[in-house]
Amino acid sequence: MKYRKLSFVFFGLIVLLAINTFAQNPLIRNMYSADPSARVFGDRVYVYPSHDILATEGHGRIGWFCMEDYHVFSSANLTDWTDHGVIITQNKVPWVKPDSYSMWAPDCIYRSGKYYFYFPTTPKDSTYGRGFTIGVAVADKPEGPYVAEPTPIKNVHGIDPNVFIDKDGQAYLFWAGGNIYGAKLKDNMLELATEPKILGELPGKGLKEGPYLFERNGIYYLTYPHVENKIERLEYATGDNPLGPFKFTGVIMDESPTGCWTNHQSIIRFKNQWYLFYHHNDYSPGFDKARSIRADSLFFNADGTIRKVIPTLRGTGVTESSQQIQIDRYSAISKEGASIDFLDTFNRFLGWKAILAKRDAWIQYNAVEFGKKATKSVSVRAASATGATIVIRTKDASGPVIAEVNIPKGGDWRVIKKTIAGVPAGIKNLVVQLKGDSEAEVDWILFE
Ligand code: FUB
Repeated sequence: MKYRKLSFVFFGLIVLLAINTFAQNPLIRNMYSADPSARVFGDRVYVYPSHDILATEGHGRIGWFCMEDYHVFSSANLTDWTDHGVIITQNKVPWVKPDSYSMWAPDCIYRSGKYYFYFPTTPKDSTYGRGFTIGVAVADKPEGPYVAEPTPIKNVHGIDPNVFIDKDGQAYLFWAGGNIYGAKLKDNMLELATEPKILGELPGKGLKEGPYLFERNGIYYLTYPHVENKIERLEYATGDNPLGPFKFTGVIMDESPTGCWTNHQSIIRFKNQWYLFYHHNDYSPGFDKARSIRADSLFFNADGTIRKVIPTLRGTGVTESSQQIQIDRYSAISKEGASIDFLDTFNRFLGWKAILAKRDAWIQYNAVEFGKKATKSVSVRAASATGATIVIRTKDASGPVIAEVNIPKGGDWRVIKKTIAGVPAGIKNLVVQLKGDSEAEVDWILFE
């Protein structure tokens, strides 16, 4: 009871701290986040990720995964994300080893008026087994407050819980521990109803983890990261039953081009579009245990197979023209002379900038919504050591010019505001292009 009261007070405080983040990849811009479990609850998407932090002496294992709590984020449009704050912390769950820093990939599901949050971690008492086990916390709302069950689920040893409720109401728990396991859950969602089964028809060699099962048109898709070569790629197998047998069917996303060893997926349908949520080490290129969650659209072929998803920086959703448009999260970029870099390598959460270093180099950002209100000006946050001119176009790199902006010399960042003739309402692609040979750096643009 005391624990319940405390969690209410704590929850109240963190709701006050809720902040907005943005739609492009990565989705969360002020902390690390990994292993996104996305769910549609009502008319919003909720994402339950792991929360990577950097271990320090005495707090976690330096050079390894380090996670002490979970946040939940939600969005009604996949563009504006709200951080609802911490929902579970390692030192507030009675059975969890309070300094294990092992709050790995979670999942959450709705059943009969309650939200069940499943999380893997290390128990403090060896009677629950050695290594990881999986616990549950229950709430009346997707964002909490969550109250943790006093003990973990019996007979489950492993990580990466995933819960699926079939059309007949039967719930299943999947998890990883060398192999991928599955079992039916009792109606109370807190206990296994059957013995764990190894889903053994998946590729035999190489680590498999992070199961995530969904159903579409009578096909059960078991998706999972698998080390087919050196690092994880996202694969899927299909079957006629939630517990298989499954047949390996294909690759959803190739290995990270920059070598992030893990990936971890969830797949949802929201407003008639399918999305893949996954992660990459965007803010931590040199250390792949500090990751960031992303989302991109996912499409099926007519035969039900999944088209491979190519990871993008632009991500999903529509950006309003009056918001800061982070063009460094580009949809397309010229073959030469355009690149991106961190604004400040000592504080990467400040984000990125676009660098245009060659005549006509360009960067394109798709899906910007211009409202019915007349657009009177453009503001650009930019810098140029020698002074430079950029051209802003709609459509593509040879599309109509809507503004030409001179960036004064000096090299310091400044916001330059320029009156423009107006942009017709509607969703448009924007291109920022260098005119002349002097290099320019652009942080963001916005329209008023
Ligand atoms: O985040 C820690 C572990 O890395 C997850 O549990 C795995 O799925 C992998 O992403």
